[in-house]
Amino acid sequence: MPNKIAPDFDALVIGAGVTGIYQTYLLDQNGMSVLGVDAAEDVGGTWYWNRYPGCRLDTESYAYGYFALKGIMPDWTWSENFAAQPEMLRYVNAAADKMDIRRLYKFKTKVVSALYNDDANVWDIKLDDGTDLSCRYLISATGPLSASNMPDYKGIDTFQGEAFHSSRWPRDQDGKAKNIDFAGKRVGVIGTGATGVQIIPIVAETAQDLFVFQRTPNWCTPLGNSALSTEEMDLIRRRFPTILEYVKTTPTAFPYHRDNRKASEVSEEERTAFFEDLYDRPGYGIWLSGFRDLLMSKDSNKFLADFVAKKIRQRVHDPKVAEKLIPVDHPFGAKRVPMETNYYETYNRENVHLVDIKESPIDEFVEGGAKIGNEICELDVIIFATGFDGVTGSLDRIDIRGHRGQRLIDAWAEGPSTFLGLQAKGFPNFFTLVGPHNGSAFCNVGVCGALQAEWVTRMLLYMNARGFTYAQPKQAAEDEWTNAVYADFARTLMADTNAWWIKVTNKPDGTVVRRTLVYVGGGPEYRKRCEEVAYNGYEGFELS
Ligand code: NA7
Repeated sequence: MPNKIAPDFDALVIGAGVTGIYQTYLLDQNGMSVLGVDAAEDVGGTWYWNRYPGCRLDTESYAYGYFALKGIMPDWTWSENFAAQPEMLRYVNAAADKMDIRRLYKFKTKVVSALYNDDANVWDIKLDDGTDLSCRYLISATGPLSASNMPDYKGIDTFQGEAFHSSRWPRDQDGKAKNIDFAGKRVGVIGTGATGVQIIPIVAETAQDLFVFQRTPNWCTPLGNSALSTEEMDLIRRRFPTILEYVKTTPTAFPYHRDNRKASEVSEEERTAFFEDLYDRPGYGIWLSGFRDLLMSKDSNKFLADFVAKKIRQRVHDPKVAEKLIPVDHPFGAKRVPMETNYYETYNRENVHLVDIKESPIDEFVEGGAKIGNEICELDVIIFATGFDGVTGSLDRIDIRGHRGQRLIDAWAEGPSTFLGLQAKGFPNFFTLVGPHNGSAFCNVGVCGALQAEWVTRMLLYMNARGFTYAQPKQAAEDEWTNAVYADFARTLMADTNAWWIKVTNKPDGTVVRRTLVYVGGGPEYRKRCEEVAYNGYEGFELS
């Protein structure tokens, strides 16, 4: 495809989160003209939007901070093993200062549409401030969890109290999260995923009454957070390069490898001792460093699920409440395991009430609260911790059209089809970082997103050096990749579970299609494939 006109920018990057600002920085450093766009007032992405009480990393801070690993932030001092949101936002801001990135961004601006111009081989972009511009390469770094899922409950507009989604926490004039005083208030939290599990124990401390509206319980395990001493931080800082090398070897880029044994290969005593040890350790270990067949074998999984269920029964005093908090619909770890701090003990408080909305659904909201059957649950505040339209949700909200006007939302109607999760045939020069079917969305984003931005930068430099201005996958490469992604996922226990990483399509003929949005083949395998493709002259891509 010849280059007919010079675009306004070589590249447009959508998103100023951890991955987006690094991508913008890399392109700028390598002499490309680049514009970044973000709906927020400043950098931060997920750390900008999620300001609810209790919001924090459940990745070890030092293993998330790729900036430190790449030498951009070598002096940063983390105060806790699992940093809270304000510290995370300060961190991303400090990194943005270091990269001097804000001069390249348009904030408080959304991309409304991106239309590939077949004749000119550019993307025509429309922004919501009325600006029209063009770019050669369109790169999305919109984050896997940025499009809020706000349920369409009947009557929510008639509710007289405050109601908001967890990722849109009310803010003061200075932009900081509003410190809502819950004392004397009746608060409802809808949703018990990773977000709800972080919010609930904090709000319970001061609310007059807290009603937890639970549709499905999750398997939650202790976070085990603690402060980091100066000595510990000094040691971590000295080990940054080793930590990066280590996390690159693990499937999810978190600092955990699976145990080599199958659960059935050890005695019951040994198994229990192993689980006890994992349960007491901070972080994701119990999920990611358990027996190697945890997510492949129902029998193996049941050992751990039974162990965690027993812990829940020990920690929650009322046996009926405890049973309601134990998942029955999905194996342990088949959905994201929320990391908790005093979550289960919170249900022992007199002011906390668990409402099973699968058993007794909320019919509608009325002026004074939630109507369930003939009862009104009186509320002053409702927090929707109802999650996100995962991975592709943020792209679906932009009118993206490729060759001959084909809409991305139509092309991916029953699930994404991509090569390496980075490009889709029919959408030339469009790259999706931390997007569907690549080794970032189901990975420690702070590490995997950055590695991917580096890979894309190298590909664009390769193209520039050879005078190529057009890249899209070949059909065969895309089919092979997509089929492998679906097949890998189908082999796991995650395949039958509803979570934000599965797209469910109800077809007009009554059939239901369930497709994974994420790649579960593991980071090392993903990067190996990407390196092979690059080494072989970007084999699988049509370049011209
Ligand atoms: P999640 O993990 O998707 O959890 C959303 C929760 O909200 C979950 O309990 C849902 O129940 C519930 N939900 C969703 N829609 C409704 C409606 N309409 N009514 C009642 N309850 C509802 O999102 P989170 O924000 O907690 O976590 C997202 C990620 O952020 C997490 O994986 C981390 O990586 C960081 P359901 O299970 O669907 O029955």
